[in-house]
Amino acid sequence: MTEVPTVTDPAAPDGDATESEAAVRDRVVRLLERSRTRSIALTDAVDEADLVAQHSPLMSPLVWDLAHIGSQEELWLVRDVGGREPLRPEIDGLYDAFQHSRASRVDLPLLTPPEARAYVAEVRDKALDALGSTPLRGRRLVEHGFAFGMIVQHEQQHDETMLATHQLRAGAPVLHAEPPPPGPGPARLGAREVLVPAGPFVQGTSTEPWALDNERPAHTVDLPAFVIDTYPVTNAEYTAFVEAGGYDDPRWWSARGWAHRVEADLRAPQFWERDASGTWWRRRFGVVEPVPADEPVVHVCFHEAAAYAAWVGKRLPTEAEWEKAARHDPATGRSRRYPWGDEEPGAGHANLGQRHLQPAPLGAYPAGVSALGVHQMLGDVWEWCDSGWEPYPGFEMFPYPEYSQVFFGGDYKVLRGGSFGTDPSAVRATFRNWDHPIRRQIFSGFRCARDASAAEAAESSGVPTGGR
Ligand code: AVJ
Ligand code: FE
Repeated sequence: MTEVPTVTDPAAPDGDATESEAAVRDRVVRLLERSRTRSIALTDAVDEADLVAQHSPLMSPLVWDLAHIGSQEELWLVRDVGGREPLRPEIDGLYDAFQHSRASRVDLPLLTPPEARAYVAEVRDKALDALGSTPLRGRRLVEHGFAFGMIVQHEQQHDETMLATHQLRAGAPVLHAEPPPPGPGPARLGAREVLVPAGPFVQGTSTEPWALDNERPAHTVDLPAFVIDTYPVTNAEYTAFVEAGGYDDPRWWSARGWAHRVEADLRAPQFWERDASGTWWRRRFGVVEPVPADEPVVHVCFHEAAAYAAWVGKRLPTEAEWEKAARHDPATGRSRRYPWGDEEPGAGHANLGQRHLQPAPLGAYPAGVSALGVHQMLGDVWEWCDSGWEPYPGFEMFPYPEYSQVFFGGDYKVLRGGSFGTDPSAVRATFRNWDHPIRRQIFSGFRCARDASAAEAAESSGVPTGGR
């Protein structure tokens, strides 16, 4: 058996443990409202026929996501926390993700769009009642408002899933947003890589109040020196791989990756197309536009990311490397909640929250840089890591096995950092996501890493190498 680590979590935000119940309730109300505004906007943007349609066998009809959001909220906040009777026990099974595959949900006798809207509103009323009348102590489920935070995150996760469904649907644009802030331009970005010195850091958390079970507990991981990209891989960089015939050369691909590349006939990132003149175009929420050179590449699967990394003589970071680069502060030895510190994400820190409908150019968030000098770790694109989906040593399932536990050891790779479509409440430097290595309808990109050379490792440990 693995030994349960005993490290204390230096990332503990002092304020959170002492936040008053009233302050927790206020925050919960604000975040529940924010997620619901988003769910409503994503479903009001299209007509009823569109809400019940299957836009891709990989996705649920939007109206399923909406009612499923209500169903989870009812199960946890109304029935469990609130101790109230079920509103509509007969529909539980329809919205149980384990009973019906995404592809089959379109054929179920689902609530109609007006019924689903009425249902989620009724559940929300009762959930707010429960919030007002339940002491947020005495039971782990409600300490620091955990169950409410879990449900906020769940709704935001499904909102991101609905956003991915929007990206898959055909037709004219229905979602609109400001473009992201500009970057400084490729010439002014500085170094493409950062050396991370060897040594221990604290991975995961035991204190972040709304961290999910898979992020726990905090534990020390000792890594050799490594080098990681300062920024995610861009469209321009990825295009060079495509143009160089990277998709035709099995040398860059794992055996499984190559088999998938052939079987699925992959030729470029999803939603890309090349015209007769050789220009690459992409379709983004119904807008067809030239592929922007300086944005992180998005809509690539794990196998594509790993093939690109091999082509440039690198590899993908492990999950631990990613987290060390994002959180570790070498000056204090402490792991931060977010790359920039413990402060909640603001608009200047990262491209999160669907404020923009695309990743931002490299260098657009200088205020979000990590202590080790790594940019855009949170927001823009989910980043594929070369790690399987496994529990941390000392993992304890809470509060239900179907969130994380049943997926451990499956055919999944870890994704980190969130995307432009991830709400700030649903991501932090410890947050762990996972998906099948062939998936790319999610907002997935990557950055590369490599082992430090002997000279680099020596330099970072302060051992003289003889040269100057
Ligand atoms: C953590 C994103 C893999 O969407 O499948 C939503 C989140 N779990 N409802 C998913 C989730 C239950 C989950 N991921
Ligand atoms: Fe769900």
